[in-house]
Amino acid sequence: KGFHVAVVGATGAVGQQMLKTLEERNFPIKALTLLSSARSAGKTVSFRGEDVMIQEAKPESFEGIDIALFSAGGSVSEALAPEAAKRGAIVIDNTSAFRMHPDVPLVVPEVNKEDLRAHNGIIANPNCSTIQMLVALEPIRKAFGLKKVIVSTYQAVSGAGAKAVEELYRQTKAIVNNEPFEPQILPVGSDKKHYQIAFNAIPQIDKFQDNGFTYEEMKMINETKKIMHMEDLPVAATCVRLPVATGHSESLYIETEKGGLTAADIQGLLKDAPGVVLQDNPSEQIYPMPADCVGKNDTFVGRIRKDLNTDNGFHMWVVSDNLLKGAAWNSVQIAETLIEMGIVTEK
Ligand code: 11C
Repeated sequence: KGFHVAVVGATGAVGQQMLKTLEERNFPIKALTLLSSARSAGKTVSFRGEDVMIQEAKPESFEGIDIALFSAGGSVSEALAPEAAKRGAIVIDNTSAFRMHPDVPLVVPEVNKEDLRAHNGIIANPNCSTIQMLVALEPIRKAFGLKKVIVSTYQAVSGAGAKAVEELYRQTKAIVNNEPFEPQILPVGSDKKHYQIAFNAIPQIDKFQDNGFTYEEMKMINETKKIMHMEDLPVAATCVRLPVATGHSESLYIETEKGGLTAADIQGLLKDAPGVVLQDNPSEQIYPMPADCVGKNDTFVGRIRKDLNTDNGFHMWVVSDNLLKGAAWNSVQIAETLIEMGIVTEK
């Protein structure tokens, strides 16, 4: 009983968390197929106490698969997600390959799970920094309306993959020991220049577009509009990489449609909102920090305060584990939601 699940990219930073999350959630799995590029094929990974061999992902690998979780990079998804869908699997893709396709639902279950009903075999998991922002904003949008969003992010290195985290550790040790080092990965492996991340802040995540924004910033802008079904919502983002291993933080400035609200109105909403943990008590120095959020599925919100000049303006601080709610947990949560809604059923 259960589903035949495939995980594509099982050895990556997100793939590892996907397996851990499937175990922790006791996901109904009757068979598990682990797939990867030829490079990782042949390695074994432990799942529910058993070693599972990773196979090279090919179109035929998806015969008989019910649910395929992809997190092996955009080009792998582009090549193989349609092959998996063609063979009857429902794909939940963690890359940006299909997010903006009009016939692909882009889903944060707390916000737009109804969009899942319109799937055509592929469902996209949004970018990590988008997901946690929307978990915090959706209750506010629903109750008070949203007029504007301006976000600055403080993003963890694991968003750029396991190798980037190794680079952070290596550089930190080198600097502490007064040894030489050469940045090789961050801010973007494939871009022209690489900069020190240890003891630094880099205002570039992904490459620049012609409009002066980076792709990461444009993902936050475009994905927010699609998920909230608010094409005209003004959204602006500045995305910055920090020497934090895991846990993205975000400073949000928002304006609500409704005026005359207080910070307590926003706190009252978020206190009981799905997927949100409110940590907001300045007098006790209580606010979210990435170090406290690692390993947790929730989105943590604090520092909620009213703007001093704009009546309907509010500021807040939003933190979440980018590998869990930002990636693995949101993907597995989509799979659980598909089952709950009867969209995927046992064969
Ligand atoms: C980062 N947000 O922190 C990126 C990683 O589109 O799924 C996720 C990239 C994506 O570097």
